[in-house]
Amino acid sequence: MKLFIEKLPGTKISTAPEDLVCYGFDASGIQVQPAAVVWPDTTEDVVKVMKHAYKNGIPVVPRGAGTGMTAGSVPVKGAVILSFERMKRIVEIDSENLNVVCEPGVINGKLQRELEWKGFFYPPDPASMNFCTIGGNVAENAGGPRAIKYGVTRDYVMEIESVLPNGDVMTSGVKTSKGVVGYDLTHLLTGSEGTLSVFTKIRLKILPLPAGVVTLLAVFNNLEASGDAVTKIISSKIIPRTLEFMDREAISAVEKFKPVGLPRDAEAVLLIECDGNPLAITKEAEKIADICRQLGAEIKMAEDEYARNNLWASRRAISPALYQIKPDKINEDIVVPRNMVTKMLTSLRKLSEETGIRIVNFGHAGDGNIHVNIMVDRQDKEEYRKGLDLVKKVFQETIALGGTISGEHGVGLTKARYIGMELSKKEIEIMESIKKVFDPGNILNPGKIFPH
Ligand code: 2HG
Ligand code: ZN
Repeated sequence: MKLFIEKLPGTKISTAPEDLVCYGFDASGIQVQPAAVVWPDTTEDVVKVMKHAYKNGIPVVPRGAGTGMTAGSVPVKGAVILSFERMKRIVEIDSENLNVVCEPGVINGKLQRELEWKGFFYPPDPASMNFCTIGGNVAENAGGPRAIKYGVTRDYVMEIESVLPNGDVMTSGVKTSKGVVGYDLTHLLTGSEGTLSVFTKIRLKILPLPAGVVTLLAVFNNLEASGDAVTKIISSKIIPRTLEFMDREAISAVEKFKPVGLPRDAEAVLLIECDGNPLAITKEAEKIADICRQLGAEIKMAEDEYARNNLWASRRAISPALYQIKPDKINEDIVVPRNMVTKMLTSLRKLSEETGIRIVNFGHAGDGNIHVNIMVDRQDKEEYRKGLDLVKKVFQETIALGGTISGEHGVGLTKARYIGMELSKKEIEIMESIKKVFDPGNILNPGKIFPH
């Protein structure tokens, strides 16, 4: 590690025990201490680190804010963490071509606010948007509530400057709104979980800020009815900008943690938002409200910006709020076809009843994306083992319904052992050969995605 200190003077590198602790875990709760933490300021700093690491076979793990759920930024032993807190500049907002260039350490929520202030809109809004970074979002191909209408991070990435494991700098993608020359490396890097290259600059597509937003809360006394409402809303040919689900346990946990007046006695709520032309969205919201009422729901409307923000702050706080139930949660982010949401929710309820393990469900129901949180105490070996067995059953049911085992959190470490349940041998083989082309020495975020 000495060499790093010589080549990167000042405070850009640390081997202090407190830093090794703080940079050794993410939101998965898994912890492995790195050998050092480096805070690059420029692409050249990243080049220096990678060249040195490549020559000496040192593993390097890029890290945004550590909000990932699958241990994607948790290092292997002996690894150097490349933390992007200092590379947080918004380099350019191109209002003529509708795109923005930023460094990987820019906080998603900060970018959102800067853009909104100028009348622009960057839709991907992970629940952790007020902490998570754009670099991490691109590495994980993050989603969020608005993905139902606007898609995920990959749909906005136009161009990436990255440093390859050997220290070469590559810029892939286009500055134009289209481009089909050669294989789409930019979108391969998006979602590659820090295993192929280190991002140093990212160009993202932006949109005009929608003129209006309406926010509804549909309160259900029946779980199945809330799932049916999701299918009915989508098949009524309205695509709201969010269609979020919370079950009774999620409502109760978040109300204890951050009370905003959600109905604690409800079986489920849907948090629905429409955006666009004010006249059009009023009509859409009325139609959605009618669908929900026909299924027995009571409708509440957010009266103003303050009420809307409160509802979203509460929604974004569900994940941390769940730790009041149990000290640990095994959280999954399965996706099923939208018309299978009710079926999946009832299967999850059955699995919970059969095993006696509490499962809390919430998430982006409009995408069929359910955050299945299996609540356990890792210290209780028997309960933890039961929880892990449950994960497998949840995945089996998901795949049987035509779904996928991860919609937005990625594979990282926690899902690596399960990818064979969804991907064929051939697919895994091709993916592993791609990894070898980019990273023949396996120094970039080793141990992630593939089940070794
Ligand atoms: C969310 O949508 C995040 O709140 C976290 O993706 C989900 O904790 C979770 O399961
Ligand atoms: Zn989510």
